[in-house]
Amino acid sequence: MTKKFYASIEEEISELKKERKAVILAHNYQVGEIQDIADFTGDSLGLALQARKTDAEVILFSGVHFMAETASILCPDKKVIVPDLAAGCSLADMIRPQDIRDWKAAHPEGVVVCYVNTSAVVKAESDYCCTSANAEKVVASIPAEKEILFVPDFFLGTYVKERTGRKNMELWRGYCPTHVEIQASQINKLKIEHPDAEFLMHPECGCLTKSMHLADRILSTEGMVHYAKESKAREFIVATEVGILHRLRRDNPEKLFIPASAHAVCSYMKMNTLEKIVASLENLAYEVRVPAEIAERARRPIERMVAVV
Ligand code: CIZ
Repeated sequence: MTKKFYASIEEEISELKKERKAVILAHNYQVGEIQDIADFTGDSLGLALQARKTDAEVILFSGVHFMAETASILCPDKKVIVPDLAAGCSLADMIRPQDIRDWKAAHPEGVVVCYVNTSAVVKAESDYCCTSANAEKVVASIPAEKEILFVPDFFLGTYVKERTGRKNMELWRGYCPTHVEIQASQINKLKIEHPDAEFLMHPECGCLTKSMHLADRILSTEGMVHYAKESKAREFIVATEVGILHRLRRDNPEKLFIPASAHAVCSYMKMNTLEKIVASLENLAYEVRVPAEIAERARRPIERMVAVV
């Protein structure tokens, strides 16, 4: 068999994509060169919506494992593949299905809201799912008398609790190790160095309560993308995983984006590479398929999530 030669790896991916009738979905935290070859780049909510409406036969999900699971649950007739099966999520690993069953046993009338950063088995035990883009709206839609357990991100839960004024909401104490890297002291320093910059903060940040009074906006990554385009400001301090800077800079070449911490790098998100995407399309691997019984139960909270945009 003769091996075809391509002028670039990007061209090879483009050819393979056509052969495989594949679409490439990339999360906002992926490295820049992956964002540049993707058909769609976005947050979990936007990518789940893209997955649902694609007519491609194969969805290559360049993100982390729980995102591919969500796509597989929403599109059971499609083949969902990931470039590296080891690309997981430390935050998602901080809650287990048994934790939710235990809470429900103690609170039979209560409901569980899980952040999208959870495994399918945890979603299957939950009543509602949300992303950082719609967490406040999802919680606000739940009848006031219902007790809520919000899992697994403590900081996003704290923010939602404050925004909704909800008292009967218990928070799981999970956190994203990457967002915990972002320190209030760094933000204070950057605010002094760039007095005209707007400060955009992600609600997963560990310094949320210490720094939220300085934030011009507390937003999901997709919220940051929209806000930065609309804002008249020329400079922005951005507190989230650094992958988002590529998209912000690409969309707004005349504006300056400063990371709140250059160390806010998710090593799982950075496991995916262009070379692994080539191998993934060639071999149609690694497939992510959620067992039917789990998918069936996880679909309801996920459908509730995509209904609140
Ligand atoms: O919703 C997502 O994809 C995550 C994990 C963060 C964000 O704000 O995009």
